[in-house]
Amino acid sequence: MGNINASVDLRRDDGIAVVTVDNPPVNALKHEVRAGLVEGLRQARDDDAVKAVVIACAGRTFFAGADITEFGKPPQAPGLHDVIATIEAMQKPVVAALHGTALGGGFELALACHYRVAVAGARVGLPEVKLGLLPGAGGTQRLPRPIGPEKALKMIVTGEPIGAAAALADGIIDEIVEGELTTAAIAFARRVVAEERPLKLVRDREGKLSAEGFADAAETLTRRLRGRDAPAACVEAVRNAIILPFEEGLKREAELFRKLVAGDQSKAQRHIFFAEREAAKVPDMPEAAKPRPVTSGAVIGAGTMGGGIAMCFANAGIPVTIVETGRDLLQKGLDRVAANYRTTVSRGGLGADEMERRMGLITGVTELEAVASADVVIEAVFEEMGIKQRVFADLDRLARANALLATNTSTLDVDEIARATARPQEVLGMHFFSPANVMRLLEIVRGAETSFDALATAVALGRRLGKVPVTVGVCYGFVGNRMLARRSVETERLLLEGALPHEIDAAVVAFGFPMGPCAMMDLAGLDVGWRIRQGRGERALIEDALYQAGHYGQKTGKGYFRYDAGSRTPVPDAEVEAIILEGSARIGLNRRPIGEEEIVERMTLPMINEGARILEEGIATRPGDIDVIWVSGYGWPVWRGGPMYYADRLGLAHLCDRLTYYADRSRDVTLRPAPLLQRLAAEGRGFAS
Ligand code: T1G
Repeated sequence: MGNINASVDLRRDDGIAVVTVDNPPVNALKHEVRAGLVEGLRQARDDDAVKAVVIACAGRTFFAGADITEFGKPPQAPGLHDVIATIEAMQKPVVAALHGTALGGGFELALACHYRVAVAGARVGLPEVKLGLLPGAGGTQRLPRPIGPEKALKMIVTGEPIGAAAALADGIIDEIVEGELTTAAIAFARRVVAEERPLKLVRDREGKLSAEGFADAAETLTRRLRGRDAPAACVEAVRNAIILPFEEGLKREAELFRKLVAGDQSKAQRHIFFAEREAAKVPDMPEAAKPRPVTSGAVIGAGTMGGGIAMCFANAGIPVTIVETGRDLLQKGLDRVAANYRTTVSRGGLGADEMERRMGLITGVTELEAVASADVVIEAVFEEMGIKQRVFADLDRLARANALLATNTSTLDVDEIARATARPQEVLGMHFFSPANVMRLLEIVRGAETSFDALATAVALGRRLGKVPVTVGVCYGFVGNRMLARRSVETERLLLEGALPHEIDAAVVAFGFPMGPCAMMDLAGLDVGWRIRQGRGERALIEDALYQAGHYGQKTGKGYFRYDAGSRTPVPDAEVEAIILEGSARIGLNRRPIGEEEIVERMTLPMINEGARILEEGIATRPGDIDVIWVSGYGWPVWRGGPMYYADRLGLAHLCDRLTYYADRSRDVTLRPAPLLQRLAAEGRGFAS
């Protein structure tokens, strides 16, 4: 409780005014905080005994930005611009004391101060682009001044924060302080006063505003951000910092911000921001359920997935043991891990020392007994029930009493695997996505017997490994793969009815996916798809024919597409077209031209329909969970908010009409709108309601 208002406190420390904000959990700059800051600064300004001001935050972080929950609501004065104008008008030095993550409007506020000090662990950044926005409180005009437009553009278009050391080197912060932050900031302010240092404002620094290299940097940074409005707006705003006077650039930034914040893309990305945080919450989890500490892990299997999972542990600083059946396979797995790290080092994404440190956390063994000391064991062996059950029976014998036992299966019944042990309450699925050290999504599959402690431990571990954990129930393919199977069925149908692989992929890529379904299957391997269908007694006329013709995908240089040696660029293949035409003829189908709109509908609506069934069955808890799964695991464009969010934008009544149309035409009853969908449409509601 502050003395200015509930969130803001002002105290004087022998001539230094200390304005402290306390708005847990992340000191978002909500209205009350802004009003309190302005009032606190005014009082400090008008108090002659005050020679300087320190702005600090209580709790775990300096301001983590504007309050995202206020977006879309009528603006309340004072705005953040008013707070910043108050700071810049101060005739006494204002020092920002940074810790945790000074992000967005919080970093912009700090850039308006005369000086910034930080603890060594602090990070600063402008992540607005991740919300479909651009920095709207002067960040695009102030940041380019101390570090130059090119570097500023990189921070703004990637949205990635930098550490205190880098910020100091760039002249963004003035000092990294030791000990208690506010005390150190007060001491720093005293020195500024004593040495009569100038009231220098970042806005007045013009020296580095050169256009050199800017255009190339902009092109490189935005190349992979097709379809998004925010990155282009960021480029325009930072360019303005080079070509326009400060106030002009600021005005233009505000116009761009207002346009983006009211736009569909930012609304969709803000939906995903909150849905990701909601997804980590398990509604029926009792307060008492606490995650168990995880100080070491073990991974069974050194294949592509096993190696990637082990890298996640090492990247999070957790020692991990990889267990493989034989030395050769083990060495192959460890070599693949080292090669992955070397690639990251060569791209400047990791220091060589840090690579060594992480490799040092990974131990390879061929004795399963080594799992005895692990707090968590993740099985990543061949996707075959018998093999997995044997591994879990062994783990039941060898693993510590309350170790978490997880399977990385992507489709199989977790309860059936758990029944191979005498401790099914400790068993669950931790479904990573390939490449496991890169993909953010983690489906946590809750078994019928899984205990809350085990679940809480898996969710907390998932976040610690830098993943987006989403808890789902047991069914074939869980959430993501179960919906994906609907898309695969439609892909086959579209190919038989008249489309070609490059047409389907072009439509899906234009919709915003990084890759189309045919190229994705070529990456995963048509032989993998064949084995799964064989296991389930299913057939896919075209894909089976391609498999039998040796088209396994990228691994054989031909799948749905042809790949030149050493290239991953899909090239249309006449042999594939012949196989497809032959398939249509064999089932007596007259091929017809199929347009992009129909392709997109059939690549999305059947999946959404399956999503509705998944919600009905309680396999997924919230529509937002499904959105997070598709955005962070299957390439659904974040600026379209995920399949269920997208469905609400289209309107569920319209969806029902289109699905009914496709169900009638294909005589596939599974395309009929799911009961939940029909009910919501009839009530004029959406999934979000
Ligand atoms: N506004 C409102 N709520 C926020 C928030 C924010 N900026 N940031 C976090 N929360 C909530 C979050 O929903 C969760 O709530 C709780 O705080 C803990 O968050 C003008 C326009 C700071 C790195 O984009 O990246 O400034 O689920 O679980 O893992 O230019 O939160 O507990 O109910 O994520 O420790 C720019 C967003 C805003 C930063 C901490 N700032 N936040 O991560 O905790 S736009 C951002 C984060 C802006 C200006 C513009 C992270 C974090 P609940 P958490 P965490």
